[in-house]
Amino acid sequence: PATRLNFASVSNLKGGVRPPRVLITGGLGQLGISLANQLRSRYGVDNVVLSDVRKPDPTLPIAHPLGPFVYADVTNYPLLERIVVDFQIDWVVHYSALLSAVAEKNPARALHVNIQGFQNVLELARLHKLLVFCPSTIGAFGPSTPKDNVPDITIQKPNTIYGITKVHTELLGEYYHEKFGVDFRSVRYPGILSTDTLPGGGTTDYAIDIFHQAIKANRYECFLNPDAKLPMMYIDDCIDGTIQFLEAPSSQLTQRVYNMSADSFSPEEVAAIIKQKYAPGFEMSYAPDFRQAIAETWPATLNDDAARRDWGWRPNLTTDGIVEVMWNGIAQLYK
Ligand code: AKB
Repeated sequence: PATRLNFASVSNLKGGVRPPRVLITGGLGQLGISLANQLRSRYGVDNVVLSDVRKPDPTLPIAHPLGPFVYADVTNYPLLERIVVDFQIDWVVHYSALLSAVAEKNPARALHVNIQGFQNVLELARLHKLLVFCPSTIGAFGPSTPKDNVPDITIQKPNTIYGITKVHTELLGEYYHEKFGVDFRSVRYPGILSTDTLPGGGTTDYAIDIFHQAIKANRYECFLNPDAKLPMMYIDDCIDGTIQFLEAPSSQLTQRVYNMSADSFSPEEVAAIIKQKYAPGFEMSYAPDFRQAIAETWPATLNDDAARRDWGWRPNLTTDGIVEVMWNGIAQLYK
């Protein structure tokens, strides 16, 4: 876990070190607040600036960000540059993006936010010498990618707008690294499961919805097929792994984009665990929609050996453990 790692630092003028100052874009999505909370406890509250284009939702169960919070539209280059300069930012965690399902519904906006937004961040990184972390996704693979034990380097011909924008992220990030020395880092996130923040329009969202509906109504209608097996991970592993990757010395990285996986499951597998261990009367039905067509093009299992080797990635939870923490955490919300 991230807490075992050395404290990350950046050099100052006199050759000493200080904690990095981090900007998180898209900070009110599924991951930003949890990452900000962890980074603030490591680097100091004022060294982590959370940003988004909306205000924090006071009805969310997660603690509101206590610390710097600013408006940042990632498609607005001068505004982003102003934030980087005003806060003397060293690292950008670029979470702002439209996810797979919403991107399919609004391709023009997805291209603008995911492509223009990322290009803005990379240019700022080049000019202001920033470390940039921008997640890629299992969605960066496509129908011609092998399904199982997918390696880091393989065929990547996604047929979704989201996937196409994330291949652009990977390639352009690598280009900026090679040509301009930008410390670009990316991991391909699987579906992330969380109890206190909601996902924002992805294909893997069923794996969170199922717990809310099972606890509230003892039934769930799934928008994917029973056998749509996809890589999944619990949010704590995702945040710990991301921090571990951010803090890894650049010299230790043999590549800039890594697969990162915990386990894989299908809707029928997670439904069976829920029924067997937590809710015997639980009923699952299936009404696959356009998201099934997306899921079909994604891998079932990933090979993340390079992440384990280069920066020590190890998830704590596999499927049974993920289901347990999800069930208990979401049950708490409805008490
Ligand atoms: C999505 O389903 O779009 C995301 C992802 C796997 O990138 N959760």
